[in-house]
Amino acid sequence: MSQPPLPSPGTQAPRVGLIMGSQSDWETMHHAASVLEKLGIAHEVRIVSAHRTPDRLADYAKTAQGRGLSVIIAGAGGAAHLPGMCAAWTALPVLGVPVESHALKGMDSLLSIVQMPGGIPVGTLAIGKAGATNAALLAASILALSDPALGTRLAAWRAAQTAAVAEEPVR
Ligand code: RP5
Repeated sequence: MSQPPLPSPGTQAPRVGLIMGSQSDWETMHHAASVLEKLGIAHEVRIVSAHRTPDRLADYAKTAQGRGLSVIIAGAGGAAHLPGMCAAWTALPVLGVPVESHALKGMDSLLSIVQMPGGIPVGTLAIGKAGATNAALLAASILALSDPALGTRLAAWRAAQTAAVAEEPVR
């Protein structure tokens, strides 16, 4: 099956903001960027730390919607307050990715992100690579609600994934 064409790179304003608390999070979060690229979703990538650069976070989140972003993916590890604090500053959907920490294998990140008190939601994904991948796919699903061409690309991506699953394991 031929793949639907991607929009020309560089011609679109970013629709997804991909932020992370540290350079060290890129090892995980590049999986989200990779999926966004494959689906032709314009995005921007920034290091924004809730505790090291709190003013950068407030500015980023407060201006996100006005700058044309529709979804924010926020990855952080440890006491991972970045997604929750980001959601506090914007009404855009915020998808949180718990980065696997060395000390607690990402359980600290997961619980910090998922246990938001009622009132300010963060959509929390799985720890690590799977979460980063799925955050991008979930962002794509959200955007596809008002973008039929993206919906077609997402359906093709899923069909290719299905077609790649062998009926029998290699033994
Ligand atoms: C968090 O602390 C970051 O999201 C990162 O996952 C973790 C460790 O950061 P570094 O010490 O590697 O910069 O803020």
